[in-house]
Amino acid sequence: MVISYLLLGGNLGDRPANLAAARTAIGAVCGPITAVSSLYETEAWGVSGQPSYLNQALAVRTELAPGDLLDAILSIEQTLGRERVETYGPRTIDIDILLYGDRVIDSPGLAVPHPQMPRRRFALTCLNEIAPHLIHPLSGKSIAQLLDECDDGLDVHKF
Ligand code: PH2
Ligand code: MG
Ligand code: MG
Repeated sequence: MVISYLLLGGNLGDRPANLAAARTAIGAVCGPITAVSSLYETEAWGVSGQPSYLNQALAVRTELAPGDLLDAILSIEQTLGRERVETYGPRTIDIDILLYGDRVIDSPGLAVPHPQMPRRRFALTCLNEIAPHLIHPLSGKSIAQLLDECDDGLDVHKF
């Protein structure tokens, strides 16, 4: 049993409903959700001119091995109508594994901790709400400290 921290995001369609559907599916397939952050409205990172995202972090207590958790998440994204069109492009739902316990994983399809997390305010702000004291296993810094040091200037505010 491991606590994994996931980040939900989406900027197309009924954003709150899409995130709610993702939470329901994750709870059913991956294991019980033990913490959820608020919903945050966040300026799109990566490609400008797209609608802002809703993001939310959650903690899930899972028995799934990392690769099985990833497979489950990808199939939930499919079920919820995710289409992969453009890197960083708009999407109905994106579910990313931020952390999987204190494991460090670097395989072709899966990198954990999420490599971009320390540089993205939208991810750190959500995670900081539910796990500020958690230690990032590569940097040895807490989530609160990473957020404090983050120089991403894109807007993030509670929805
Ligand atoms: N996800 C991306 C690209 N850009 N921007 C925000 N604000 N939130 C996201 O979740 C996000 C993004 C690729 O996964
Ligand atoms: Mg993502
Ligand atoms: Mg993703």
